[in-house]
Amino acid sequence: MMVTTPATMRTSPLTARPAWMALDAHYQKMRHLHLRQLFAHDSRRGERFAAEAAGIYLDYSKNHVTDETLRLLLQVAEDCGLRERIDAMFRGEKINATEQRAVLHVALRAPKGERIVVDGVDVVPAVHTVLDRMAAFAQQVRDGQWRGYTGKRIRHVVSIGIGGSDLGPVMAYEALRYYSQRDMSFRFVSNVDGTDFTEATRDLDPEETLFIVCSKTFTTLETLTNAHAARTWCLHRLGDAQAVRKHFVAVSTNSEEVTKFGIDTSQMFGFWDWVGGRYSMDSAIGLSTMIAIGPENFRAMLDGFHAMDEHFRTTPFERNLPVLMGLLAVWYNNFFEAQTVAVLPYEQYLKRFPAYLQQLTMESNGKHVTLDGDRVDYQTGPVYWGEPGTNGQHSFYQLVHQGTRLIPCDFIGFCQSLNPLGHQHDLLMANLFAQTEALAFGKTLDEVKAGGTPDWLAPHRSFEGNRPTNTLLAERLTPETLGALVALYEHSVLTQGTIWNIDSFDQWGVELGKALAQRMIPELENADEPLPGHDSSTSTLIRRYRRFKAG
Ligand code: G6Q
Repeated sequence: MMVTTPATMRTSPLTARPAWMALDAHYQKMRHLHLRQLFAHDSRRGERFAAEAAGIYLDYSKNHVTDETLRLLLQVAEDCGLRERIDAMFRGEKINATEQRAVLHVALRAPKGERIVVDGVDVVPAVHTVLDRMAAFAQQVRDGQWRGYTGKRIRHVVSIGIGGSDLGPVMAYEALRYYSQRDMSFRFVSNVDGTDFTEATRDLDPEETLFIVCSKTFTTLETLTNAHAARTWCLHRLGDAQAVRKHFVAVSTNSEEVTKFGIDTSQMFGFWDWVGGRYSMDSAIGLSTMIAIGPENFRAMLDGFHAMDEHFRTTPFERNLPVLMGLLAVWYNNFFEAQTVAVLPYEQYLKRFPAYLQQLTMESNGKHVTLDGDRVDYQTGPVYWGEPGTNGQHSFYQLVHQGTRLIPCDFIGFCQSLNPLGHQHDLLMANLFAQTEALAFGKTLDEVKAGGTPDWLAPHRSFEGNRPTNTLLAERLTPETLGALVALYEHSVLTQGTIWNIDSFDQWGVELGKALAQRMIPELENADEPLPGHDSSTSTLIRRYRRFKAG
């Protein structure tokens, strides 16, 4: 079953599409309009350019869009086959064309009884079997029934993984820490830099520590190296190789390699090749999340994901949050030549959310050829970055307000605080709303001068405004909201990738560096190893490293 792209997509390059060209002509008018004008002409703009789904309210009125812009963007989406691609994904078709894989993270949160078929097999029952096994195990660890080799209760969980097998679990743990079991600690080790493992474990008691080795392939250099370090660390104290059984579980699709490592497959939690690494935080890769927040909260998170999935699948595009956000990203990326998107959560628990999004967006849409292998003649995925507010306001917001680059921003906030402290939540949210207002409307030279600023200083103190923002507002950060928020960005990524006609689900760009590093390892370890085939810069660096590595 191989379905990739509709025929129209293969025959008509994006920039030659009539709707795209119409959008370009429209942009020539829009680029001169200020957000002040757009708001002045429509007193209901703030209500009209908004949509809501799965507990998330999106205000996109502070963007350079009119009804006509949206009509044209939606036309582009239709013409590029977005409807067909969404349906193909939900049907389990192999839309990851270069790896010939289905893309079914949506099946990970499909309720029992729903049917999603891949290669003739309904995958939903298997998803729930794994979820039930995870829940039973997580409960045992949380209750203290699952004990370490010496009979002590497990108090520390260390999840070892990297990339898609790490960033989601780290982000989710931080995001949902409020709901976590507080008499346990959770750590994450990803980097092959020995410092990561050493610092994560230095104050832990091996008798009370459980390692979750997360690796889809179970062949990843960093993860396997850290897993071996963990085993040595554990056995150094516990002596007996039998202890591995009580202190290690694996999450993987590769039972053979898991067994080779020494973890019994009865202690392995599986997933499937149709789950991409960066789309896997709600699979068994989220086992640490489930132990931290409990199976019930984990299921609530899946419900949030599913609510957004259903919204994405069934809601007309003009009210569809992921579609709207994806199209706005395309609009700025391809017409306004914005190179980045800032994601600014006004919620300390979401401090790792931008880092998580970096992988989701950039590994997915950082591609230079179309699904057919042709070099694109337009820009694809922008750089995503960000930090929580209000901290960012005291560092990089200067450039966002007064710099020469256009940086569309997503502001994320919640009406209720999980940790109310005096009136601090009002202070936090006042800052969020004020920033979007300041970015949009600025402060003119005349306004600055009218305030008494001398002429020579006024240009420095004036704000052009006209900086676009989205505001995502939810009631409260709950497991459901987090699931919905992640799914919103996942589907926005698919929307963007569909317009650009690229494969948002492969990641060939990570291969070359990995292969070169493998070849280089013996050259660094052995000072006599010849260095053929390197450029003069690299071989000089290697020689210098060899000379000084012993200290
Ligand atoms: C994500 C990527 C990548 C992957 C890591 C870890 O989409 O494929 O980040 O998750 O390289 O891979 P393993 O889970 O196989 O160790």
